[in-house]
Amino acid sequence: MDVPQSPDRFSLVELQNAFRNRGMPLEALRSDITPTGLHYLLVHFDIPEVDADSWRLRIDGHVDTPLSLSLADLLARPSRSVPVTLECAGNGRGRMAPRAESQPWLLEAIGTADWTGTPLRGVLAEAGLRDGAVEWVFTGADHGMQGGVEQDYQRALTLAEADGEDVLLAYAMNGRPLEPQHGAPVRLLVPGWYGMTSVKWLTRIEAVTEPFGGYQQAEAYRYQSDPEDPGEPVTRIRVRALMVPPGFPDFPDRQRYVDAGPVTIRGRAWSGQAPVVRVEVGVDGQWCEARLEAAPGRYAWRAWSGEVDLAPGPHVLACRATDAAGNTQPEEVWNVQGMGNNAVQQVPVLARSGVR
Ligand SMILES: Nc1nc2c(c(=O)[nH]1)N[C@H]1C(S)=C(S)[C@@H](COP(=O)(O)O)O[C@H]1N2
Ligand SMILES: [Mo]
Repeated sequence: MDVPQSPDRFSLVELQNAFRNRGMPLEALRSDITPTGLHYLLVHFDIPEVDADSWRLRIDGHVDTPLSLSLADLLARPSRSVPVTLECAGNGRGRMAPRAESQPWLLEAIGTADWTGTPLRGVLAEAGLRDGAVEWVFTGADHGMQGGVEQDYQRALTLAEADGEDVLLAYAMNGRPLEPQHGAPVRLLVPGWYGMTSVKWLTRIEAVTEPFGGYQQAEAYRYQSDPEDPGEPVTRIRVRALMVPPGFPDFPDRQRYVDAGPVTIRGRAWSGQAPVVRVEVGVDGQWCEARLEAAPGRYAWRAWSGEVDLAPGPHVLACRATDAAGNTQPEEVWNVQGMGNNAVQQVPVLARSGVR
Protein backbone atom coordinates (compact mmCIF):
# COMPACT_ATOMS: atom_id res chain seq x y z
CA MET A 1 0.00 0.00 0.00
CA ASP A 2 2.82 2.51 0.68
CA VAL A 3 4.64 1.80 -2.57
CA PRO A 4 4.61 4.93 -4.71
CA GLN A 5 3.04 4.16 -8.05
CA SER A 6 4.41 4.88 -11.47
CA PRO A 7 3.57 8.47 -12.43
CA ASP A 8 2.18 7.38 -15.78
CA ARG A 9 0.44 4.12 -15.01
CA PHE A 10 -2.50 3.71 -12.64
CA SER A 11 -2.70 0.54 -10.52
CA LEU A 12 -5.57 -1.91 -10.14
CA VAL A 13 -6.31 -0.42 -6.69
CA GLU A 14 -6.62 3.04 -8.22
CA LEU A 15 -8.82 1.84 -11.06
CA GLN A 16 -11.18 0.00 -8.68
CA ASN A 17 -11.62 3.14 -6.64
CA ALA A 18 -11.95 5.39 -9.67
CA PHE A 19 -14.88 3.34 -10.99
CA ARG A 20 -16.69 3.43 -7.65
CA ASN A 21 -16.16 7.13 -7.09
CA ARG A 22 -17.24 9.31 -9.96
CA GLY A 23 -15.94 12.78 -10.62
CA MET A 24 -17.82 15.80 -11.94
CA PRO A 25 -17.25 16.12 -15.69
CA LEU A 26 -15.65 19.58 -15.91
CA GLU A 27 -18.24 20.82 -18.42
CA ALA A 28 -20.59 20.93 -15.39
CA LEU A 29 -18.59 24.04 -14.37
CA ARG A 30 -21.08 25.83 -16.64
CA SER A 31 -23.69 25.93 -13.89
CA ASP A 32 -23.81 27.38 -10.39
CA ILE A 33 -25.59 24.33 -9.01
CA THR A 34 -24.34 20.90 -10.03
CA PRO A 35 -27.13 18.45 -10.86
CA THR A 36 -26.95 15.65 -8.26
CA GLY A 37 -26.02 13.03 -10.85
CA LEU A 38 -23.00 15.10 -11.93
CA HIS A 39 -21.74 15.91 -8.41
CA TYR A 40 -18.56 14.05 -7.48
CA LEU A 41 -18.77 11.12 -5.12
CA LEU A 42 -16.38 9.67 -2.60
CA VAL A 43 -17.12 6.56 -0.57
CA HIS A 44 -14.19 4.99 1.32
CA PHE A 45 -15.80 1.66 2.19
CA ASP A 46 -19.25 0.39 1.03
CA ILE A 47 -22.45 2.40 0.89
CA PRO A 48 -24.07 1.13 4.13
CA GLU A 49 -27.57 -0.28 4.39
CA VAL A 50 -29.57 2.30 6.36
CA ASP A 51 -33.33 2.18 6.82
CA ALA A 52 -34.64 5.76 7.05
CA ASP A 53 -37.68 4.74 9.14
CA SER A 54 -35.76 3.03 11.92
CA TRP A 55 -32.70 5.35 11.62
CA ARG A 56 -31.84 7.37 14.71
CA LEU A 57 -29.18 9.95 15.38
CA ARG A 58 -27.72 9.60 18.86
CA ILE A 59 -26.15 12.63 20.55
CA ASP A 60 -24.36 11.52 23.66
CA GLY A 61 -21.04 11.34 25.48
CA HIS A 62 -20.17 14.31 27.69
CA VAL A 63 -23.58 15.99 27.41
CA ASP A 64 -26.34 16.89 29.87
CA THR A 65 -29.20 15.32 27.94
CA PRO A 66 -28.44 12.47 25.55
CA LEU A 67 -30.76 12.61 22.54
CA SER A 68 -32.01 10.08 20.03
CA LEU A 69 -33.59 11.79 17.03
CA SER A 70 -35.54 10.32 14.13
CA LEU A 71 -35.62 11.77 10.64
CA ALA A 72 -39.08 13.17 11.40
CA ASP A 73 -37.63 14.91 14.48
CA LEU A 74 -34.97 16.60 12.32
CA LEU A 75 -37.46 17.55 9.61
CA ALA A 76 -39.61 19.25 12.24
CA ARG A 77 -36.74 21.51 13.33
CA PRO A 78 -35.80 24.87 11.72
CA SER A 79 -34.44 24.30 8.23
CA ARG A 80 -31.83 26.12 6.22
CA SER A 81 -30.65 25.77 2.60
CA VAL A 82 -27.11 26.72 1.60
CA PRO A 83 -25.31 26.38 -1.74
CA VAL A 84 -21.97 24.78 -0.88
CA THR A 85 -18.99 23.86 -3.04
CA LEU A 86 -17.60 20.54 -1.81
CA GLU A 87 -14.20 19.33 -2.90
CA CYS A 88 -12.34 16.16 -1.98
CA ALA A 89 -9.02 16.86 -0.28
CA GLY A 90 -7.49 14.33 -2.69
CA ASN A 91 -8.53 16.32 -5.76
CA GLY A 92 -5.44 16.63 -7.96
CA ARG A 93 -3.70 13.63 -6.37
CA GLY A 94 -3.39 11.77 -9.68
CA ARG A 95 -1.17 14.57 -10.99
CA MET A 96 1.41 14.25 -8.21
CA ALA A 97 4.55 12.22 -8.81
CA PRO A 98 5.09 10.01 -6.97
CA ARG A 99 1.50 9.81 -5.81
CA ALA A 100 -0.22 8.01 -2.91
CA GLU A 101 -2.11 4.89 -3.99
CA SER A 102 -5.64 6.04 -3.31
CA GLN A 103 -8.51 7.55 -5.25
CA PRO A 104 -6.61 8.90 -8.31
CA TRP A 105 -8.46 12.15 -8.92
CA LEU A 106 -7.26 14.46 -11.64
CA LEU A 107 -9.35 17.65 -11.12
CA GLU A 108 -12.97 16.49 -11.05
CA ALA A 109 -13.57 15.85 -7.32
CA ILE A 110 -15.84 18.88 -6.96
CA GLY A 111 -19.45 19.94 -7.10
CA THR A 112 -21.79 22.60 -5.75
CA ALA A 113 -25.17 21.52 -4.43
CA ASP A 114 -27.95 23.30 -2.65
CA TRP A 115 -27.95 21.50 0.73
CA THR A 116 -30.89 21.62 3.11
CA GLY A 117 -30.91 20.56 6.71
CA THR A 118 -31.25 21.76 10.24
CA PRO A 119 -28.40 23.76 11.81
CA LEU A 120 -26.19 21.45 13.86
CA ARG A 121 -25.74 24.04 16.62
CA GLY A 122 -29.42 23.95 17.60
CA VAL A 123 -29.36 20.19 18.12
CA LEU A 124 -26.07 20.33 20.04
CA ALA A 125 -27.40 23.12 22.27
CA GLU A 126 -30.39 20.98 23.12
CA ALA A 127 -28.13 18.15 24.26
CA GLY A 128 -26.07 20.64 26.31
CA LEU A 129 -22.34 20.21 26.89
CA ARG A 130 -20.93 19.28 30.23
CA ASP A 131 -17.80 21.04 31.48
CA GLY A 132 -14.61 19.56 30.10
CA ALA A 133 -15.85 18.56 26.64
CA VAL A 134 -13.43 19.64 23.89
CA GLU A 135 -14.69 18.11 20.64
CA TRP A 136 -17.63 16.49 18.91
CA VAL A 137 -16.98 13.16 17.16
CA PHE A 138 -19.21 12.32 14.18
CA THR A 139 -19.70 8.66 13.24
CA GLY A 140 -21.04 7.24 9.98
CA ALA A 141 -22.82 3.91 9.52
CA ASP A 142 -20.13 2.66 7.11
CA HIS A 143 -17.41 0.33 8.31
CA GLY A 144 -14.13 -0.85 6.85
CA MET A 145 -10.41 -1.22 7.09
CA GLN A 146 -7.94 1.51 6.21
CA GLY A 147 -4.22 1.61 6.97
CA GLY A 148 -4.61 -1.70 8.84
CA VAL A 149 -7.18 -0.15 11.22
CA GLU A 150 -10.74 -1.49 11.35
CA GLN A 151 -13.07 1.44 11.84
CA ASP A 152 -16.36 3.17 11.45
CA TYR A 153 -15.86 6.31 9.35
CA GLN A 154 -15.33 9.05 11.94
CA ARG A 155 -14.22 12.66 12.02
CA ALA A 156 -14.23 15.29 14.75
CA LEU A 157 -14.70 19.05 15.02
CA THR A 158 -13.75 21.36 17.86
CA LEU A 159 -16.62 23.00 19.71
CA ALA A 160 -16.02 26.28 17.85
CA GLU A 161 -15.86 24.61 14.43
CA ALA A 162 -19.11 22.74 15.06
CA ASP A 163 -20.83 25.97 16.10
CA GLY A 164 -20.82 27.64 12.65
CA GLU A 165 -24.29 28.85 11.68
CA ASP A 166 -24.17 27.06 8.32
CA VAL A 167 -22.97 23.69 9.61
CA LEU A 168 -25.92 21.46 8.81
CA LEU A 169 -27.40 18.09 9.57
CA ALA A 170 -28.37 17.80 5.90
CA TYR A 171 -31.26 15.65 4.70
CA ALA A 172 -31.75 17.10 1.22
CA MET A 173 -29.54 17.87 -1.77
CA ASN A 174 -30.81 20.04 -4.62
CA GLY A 175 -34.31 19.94 -3.18
CA ARG A 176 -34.61 16.15 -2.96
CA PRO A 177 -33.97 13.67 -0.14
CA LEU A 178 -30.31 12.60 -0.02
CA GLU A 179 -29.48 9.76 -2.37
CA PRO A 180 -27.89 6.66 -0.79
CA GLN A 181 -24.41 7.43 -2.11
CA HIS A 182 -24.47 10.97 -0.69
CA GLY A 183 -25.23 9.88 2.89
CA ALA A 184 -28.96 9.15 3.22
CA PRO A 185 -30.87 9.81 5.31
CA VAL A 186 -28.71 12.45 7.05
CA ARG A 187 -25.15 13.66 6.71
CA LEU A 188 -23.04 16.33 8.29
CA LEU A 189 -22.28 19.27 5.95
CA VAL A 190 -19.43 21.59 6.93
CA PRO A 191 -19.19 24.46 4.42
CA GLY A 192 -15.69 25.64 3.51
CA TRP A 193 -13.99 22.43 4.61
CA TYR A 194 -12.65 19.69 2.41
CA GLY A 195 -15.20 16.92 1.94
CA MET A 196 -13.86 14.38 4.47
CA THR A 197 -15.32 16.52 7.27
CA SER A 198 -18.88 16.15 6.01
CA VAL A 199 -19.59 12.70 7.48
CA LYS A 200 -22.24 10.77 5.54
CA TRP A 201 -24.78 8.25 6.91
CA LEU A 202 -24.43 9.98 10.28
CA THR A 203 -25.54 7.84 13.24
CA ARG A 204 -23.86 9.35 16.28
CA ILE A 205 -22.45 12.61 17.60
CA GLU A 206 -20.42 12.19 20.75
CA ALA A 207 -18.99 14.90 23.02
CA VAL A 208 -15.48 13.89 24.13
CA THR A 209 -13.08 15.29 26.72
CA GLU A 210 -9.85 14.52 24.81
CA PRO A 211 -8.96 15.49 21.23
CA PHE A 212 -10.12 12.70 18.91
CA GLY A 213 -7.30 10.45 17.66
CA GLY A 214 -9.20 8.27 15.18
CA TYR A 215 -7.68 7.15 11.90
CA GLN A 216 -9.40 9.66 9.60
CA GLN A 217 -8.34 12.50 11.92
CA ALA A 218 -4.88 11.62 13.15
CA GLU A 219 -3.43 9.45 10.37
CA ALA A 220 -5.28 10.31 7.17
CA TYR A 221 -5.81 13.86 5.91
CA ARG A 222 -2.45 15.29 6.85
CA TYR A 223 -0.03 17.38 4.83
CA GLN A 224 3.14 15.32 5.31
CA SER A 225 6.45 16.14 3.63
CA ASP A 226 7.75 12.59 4.23
CA PRO A 227 6.23 9.44 5.77
CA GLU A 228 7.78 10.12 9.21
CA ASP A 229 6.51 13.70 9.32
CA PRO A 230 3.35 13.89 11.51
CA GLY A 231 2.32 16.78 9.26
CA GLU A 232 -0.39 19.38 9.56
CA PRO A 233 -4.09 18.52 9.49
CA VAL A 234 -6.03 19.08 6.27
CA THR A 235 -8.88 21.48 7.09
CA ARG A 236 -10.38 24.16 4.84
CA ILE A 237 -10.50 24.09 1.05
CA ARG A 238 -7.55 25.76 -0.67
CA VAL A 239 -8.21 28.41 -3.31
CA ARG A 240 -8.72 27.10 -6.84
CA ALA A 241 -10.11 28.04 -10.26
CA LEU A 242 -11.06 25.56 -12.96
CA MET A 243 -12.21 26.28 -16.51
CA VAL A 244 -15.06 24.85 -18.54
CA PRO A 245 -13.16 22.75 -21.08
CA PRO A 246 -12.90 25.04 -24.12
CA GLY A 247 -13.80 23.97 -27.68
CA PHE A 248 -14.43 20.30 -28.26
CA PRO A 249 -12.55 17.10 -27.39
CA ASP A 250 -11.16 14.09 -29.18
CA PHE A 251 -12.47 10.71 -28.03
CA PRO A 252 -10.70 8.89 -26.46
CA ASP A 253 -7.58 10.98 -25.94
CA ARG A 254 -9.36 14.20 -24.86
CA GLN A 255 -7.07 16.49 -26.90
CA ARG A 256 -9.07 19.75 -27.27
CA TYR A 257 -9.66 21.81 -30.40
CA VAL A 258 -10.67 25.48 -30.52
CA ASP A 259 -11.05 27.99 -33.34
CA ALA A 260 -8.14 30.42 -33.65
CA GLY A 261 -8.93 34.09 -32.90
CA PRO A 262 -10.81 35.53 -29.93
CA VAL A 263 -11.90 32.88 -27.44
CA THR A 264 -13.81 33.38 -24.18
CA ILE A 265 -12.55 31.18 -21.37
CA ARG A 266 -14.90 30.73 -18.46
CA GLY A 267 -15.06 28.74 -15.29
CA ARG A 268 -15.60 28.93 -11.55
CA ALA A 269 -13.36 29.65 -8.58
CA TRP A 270 -13.66 29.00 -4.85
CA SER A 271 -11.78 28.98 -1.57
CA GLY A 272 -12.84 27.71 1.86
CA GLN A 273 -10.50 30.22 3.49
CA ALA A 274 -11.79 33.59 2.24
CA PRO A 275 -13.86 34.88 -0.69
CA VAL A 276 -12.24 34.68 -4.13
CA VAL A 277 -11.25 38.21 -5.20
CA ARG A 278 -9.24 37.64 -8.36
CA VAL A 279 -8.96 35.19 -11.24
CA GLU A 280 -6.37 35.38 -14.01
CA VAL A 281 -6.43 33.60 -17.33
CA GLY A 282 -3.15 32.45 -18.84
CA VAL A 283 -2.09 31.69 -22.41
CA ASP A 284 1.33 30.13 -22.79
CA GLY A 285 2.47 31.72 -19.51
CA GLN A 286 1.08 35.25 -20.21
CA TRP A 287 -1.59 36.27 -17.70
CA CYS A 288 -4.56 38.64 -17.95
CA GLU A 289 -7.41 39.48 -15.58
CA ALA A 290 -10.71 37.64 -15.74
CA ARG A 291 -14.08 39.22 -14.90
CA LEU A 292 -15.76 37.92 -11.78
CA GLU A 293 -19.46 37.41 -11.21
CA ALA A 294 -21.30 37.19 -7.90
CA ALA A 295 -21.12 33.87 -6.04
CA PRO A 296 -24.48 32.18 -5.37
CA GLY A 297 -23.53 32.02 -1.69
CA ARG A 298 -20.73 32.57 0.77
CA TYR A 299 -19.52 28.96 0.49
CA ALA A 300 -20.13 28.47 -3.23
CA TRP A 301 -17.88 28.96 -6.22
CA ARG A 302 -18.06 32.13 -8.29
CA ALA A 303 -18.21 32.34 -12.06
CA TRP A 304 -15.48 34.13 -14.03
CA SER A 305 -14.66 34.70 -17.70
CA GLY A 306 -11.76 36.11 -19.70
CA GLU A 307 -11.04 36.86 -23.36
CA VAL A 308 -7.94 35.55 -25.04
CA ASP A 309 -6.76 35.75 -28.65
CA LEU A 310 -5.28 32.54 -29.99
CA ALA A 311 -2.98 32.33 -33.00
CA PRO A 312 -3.31 29.08 -34.97
CA GLY A 313 -1.28 26.29 -33.36
CA PRO A 314 -0.88 24.60 -29.97
CA HIS A 315 -1.37 26.58 -26.75
CA VAL A 316 -1.56 25.95 -23.03
CA LEU A 317 -4.48 27.72 -21.35
CA ALA A 318 -4.46 28.22 -17.60
CA CYS A 319 -6.42 29.88 -14.79
CA ARG A 320 -5.37 31.02 -11.34
CA ALA A 321 -7.48 32.28 -8.43
CA THR A 322 -6.58 34.42 -5.41
CA ASP A 323 -8.68 34.86 -2.27
CA ALA A 324 -9.17 37.79 0.10
CA ALA A 325 -6.71 36.27 2.55
CA GLY A 326 -4.01 36.57 -0.14
CA ASN A 327 -3.84 32.84 -0.90
CA THR A 328 -3.14 32.09 -4.52
CA GLN A 329 -2.56 28.92 -6.49
CA PRO A 330 0.97 27.56 -6.76
CA GLU A 331 2.54 25.96 -9.83
CA GLU A 332 3.13 22.70 -8.02
CA VAL A 333 2.06 20.87 -4.84
CA TRP A 334 3.44 17.65 -3.40
CA ASN A 335 2.89 15.79 -0.15
CA VAL A 336 2.89 12.13 0.90
CA GLN A 337 -0.88 11.53 0.95
CA GLY A 338 -1.59 13.63 -2.13
CA MET A 339 -3.71 16.22 -0.33
CA GLY A 340 -4.82 19.73 -1.27
CA ASN A 341 -3.21 19.84 -4.71
CA ASN A 342 -4.51 23.22 -5.88
CA ALA A 343 -1.78 23.74 -8.48
CA VAL A 344 -2.76 25.95 -11.43
CA GLN A 345 -4.86 24.08 -14.01
CA GLN A 346 -3.23 23.81 -17.44
CA VAL A 347 -5.26 22.85 -20.50
CA PRO A 348 -3.45 22.18 -23.77
CA VAL A 349 -5.53 23.10 -26.84
CA LEU A 350 -4.96 23.14 -30.57
CA ALA A 351 -6.25 26.35 -32.22
CA ARG A 352 -7.25 25.83 -35.84
CA SER A 353 -7.96 28.49 -38.48
CA GLY A 354 -10.55 28.40 -41.26
CA VAL A 355 -12.22 25.16 -40.12
CA ARG A 356 -16.04 24.73 -39.73
N1 LIG B 1 -19.40 8.14 6.42
C1 LIG B 1 -18.62 8.63 5.45
N2 LIG B 1 -18.62 9.95 5.24
C2 LIG B 1 -17.84 10.49 4.26
C3 LIG B 1 -17.00 9.67 3.48
C4 LIG B 1 -17.04 8.26 3.71
O1 LIG B 1 -16.36 7.48 3.03
N3 LIG B 1 -17.85 7.79 4.71
N4 LIG B 1 -16.19 10.24 2.54
C5 LIG B 1 -15.83 11.65 2.81
C6 LIG B 1 -15.08 12.26 1.74
S1 LIG B 1 -13.43 11.92 1.69
C7 LIG B 1 -15.64 13.17 0.90
S2 LIG B 1 -14.69 13.98 -0.21
C8 LIG B 1 -17.08 13.47 0.95
C9 LIG B 1 -17.73 13.24 -0.39
O2 LIG B 1 -19.08 13.59 -0.36
P1 LIG B 1 -20.00 13.22 -1.62
O3 LIG B 1 -19.73 11.80 -1.98
O4 LIG B 1 -21.39 13.47 -1.21
O5 LIG B 1 -19.56 14.15 -2.75
O6 LIG B 1 -17.77 12.67 1.91
C10 LIG B 1 -17.06 12.47 3.10
N5 LIG B 1 -17.90 11.81 4.07
MO1 LIG C 1 -12.45 13.20 0.04
